[in-house]
Amino acid sequence: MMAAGAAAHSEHGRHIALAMQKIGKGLLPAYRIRDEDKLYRIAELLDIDTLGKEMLEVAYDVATKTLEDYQNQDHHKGCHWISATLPDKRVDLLSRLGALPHNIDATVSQIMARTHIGCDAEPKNVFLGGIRGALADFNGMSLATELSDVMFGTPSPVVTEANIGVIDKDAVNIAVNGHNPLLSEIICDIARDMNDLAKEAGAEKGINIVGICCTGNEVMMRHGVPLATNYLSQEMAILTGALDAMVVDVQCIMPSLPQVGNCFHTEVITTMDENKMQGARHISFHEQNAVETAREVIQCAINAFTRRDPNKINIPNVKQTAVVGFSSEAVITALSNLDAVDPLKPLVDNIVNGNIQGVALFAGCNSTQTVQDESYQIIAKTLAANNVLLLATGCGAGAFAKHGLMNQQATEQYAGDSLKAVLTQIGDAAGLNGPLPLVLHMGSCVDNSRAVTLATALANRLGVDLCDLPVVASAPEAMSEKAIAIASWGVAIGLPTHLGTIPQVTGSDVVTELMQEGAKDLFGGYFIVETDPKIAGNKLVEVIKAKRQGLGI
Ligand code: BF8
Repeated sequence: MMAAGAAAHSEHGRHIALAMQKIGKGLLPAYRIRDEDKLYRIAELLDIDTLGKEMLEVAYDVATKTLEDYQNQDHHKGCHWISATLPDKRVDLLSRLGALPHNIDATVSQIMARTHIGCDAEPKNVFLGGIRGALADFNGMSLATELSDVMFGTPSPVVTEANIGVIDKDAVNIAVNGHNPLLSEIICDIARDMNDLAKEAGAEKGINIVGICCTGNEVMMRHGVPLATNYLSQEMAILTGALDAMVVDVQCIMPSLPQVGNCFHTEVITTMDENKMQGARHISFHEQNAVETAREVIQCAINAFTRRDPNKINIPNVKQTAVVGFSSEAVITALSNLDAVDPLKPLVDNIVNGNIQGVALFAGCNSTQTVQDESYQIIAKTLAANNVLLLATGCGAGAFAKHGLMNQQATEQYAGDSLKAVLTQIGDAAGLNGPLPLVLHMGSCVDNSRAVTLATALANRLGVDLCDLPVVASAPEAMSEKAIAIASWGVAIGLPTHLGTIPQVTGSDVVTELMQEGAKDLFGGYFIVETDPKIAGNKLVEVIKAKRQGLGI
């Protein structure tokens, strides 16, 4: 599962890096470099000489050096992105444990080889091999996130809405579902040009793009596109009878969608040649034909709109305001309103003085083993009441957005007094006329690296390792291989990591013990498996208190 997760995130990252290489060569006119400053910051991070180079040349060099993480054959050299993004202390520890991947593809391949029948059968060795894979996942997601920001813009706070009520009966509704922003970004651009065509077809309000899963999170963070739903209820968007097309790219797409679409007028459109579904329309996407593909997809949706059955329309009137777009840069910018010279200081000071007790990152999926979205809310409310700062990504972020925990009212209602005071101080200084939202939306699953960027900055600032910080992670509804990989690198970088679903390891006492206790000795991070969200929330509060004691604060 760790290898599959690493492969999924890293394929996504490779796709982005290859596209950026082509942008650097001027071969993809539909795309451009939108965050030049970030490009140069990354170049510096990766030790790339930019002197006298044109911007596109720098983009080419950044993409090329990034792709070395898929090619390096020297076992003594770790992947560039891990070394550049984790604290030195952590990189040293992982290196000593032999857990640092040198090459994403080779690491995934090795896991497949060593789990073949008759190979690696020493539990700790298998576990460490998996951890290497999980760290390859971290490497792949870090590069995917950072290069995406360069190509599509680094998110900053934007006000939007979430939940199924964002589907509008008076518009041509197109849902973008999946993970990779390469096509959805262009669909957002082209939809503006084709709005009048939708109106001519009878849609009073033109085209309404809505998001599902992590492609939804990507366009929500960058363009304020409303989020219709997260993983487990993706079919429900079609059941409204008003979704004209669902265009999907990769990962976490239910293969039942075309069958559900067939009960309505909805076009389900696959776009990636390696991800097709029985019964779906396939429109092959390549970056070179991005604009044509986007036009074709949108035209399909407009045509489908004219075939709608008004008697089948039933859109639940549920939606919530969500303030999203908290990249690590956006958090630093918000903090810089309090201290322009040393933006991290207000955060560090408030953690040290206890106004903020700690930080919790919610990540991961929905699972059919739990009531959808429920555990997220219960745990988050417990932590917020105990003055823990909350961050979220992926379907966790979707859950909070849908249920109204990503707005200012939620902060007023659920945050403990000292947390509320800090969030209000930062929000007011950032011109929000009130607090920051209760949960900060950091992006899609692949954007979990944003939270690590922030945690690394904190650790470096305090001169400690990540495992010393009062920072925890929680995946209350972990389901996919990617979620397993994320939770595993969470542990490997030192975070106590809660799982609300039971991972498939309980057949082995040795591995179960290794994950919960053995990992603590190796990494400082460990798994906390707890299916009851009330107990889980309290356990995480206790862990945070213990970490504070360890730091003497
Ligand atoms: O990448 S949280 S169900 S949609 S795997 Fe999938 Fe899990 Fe959702 Fe996004 Ni992440």
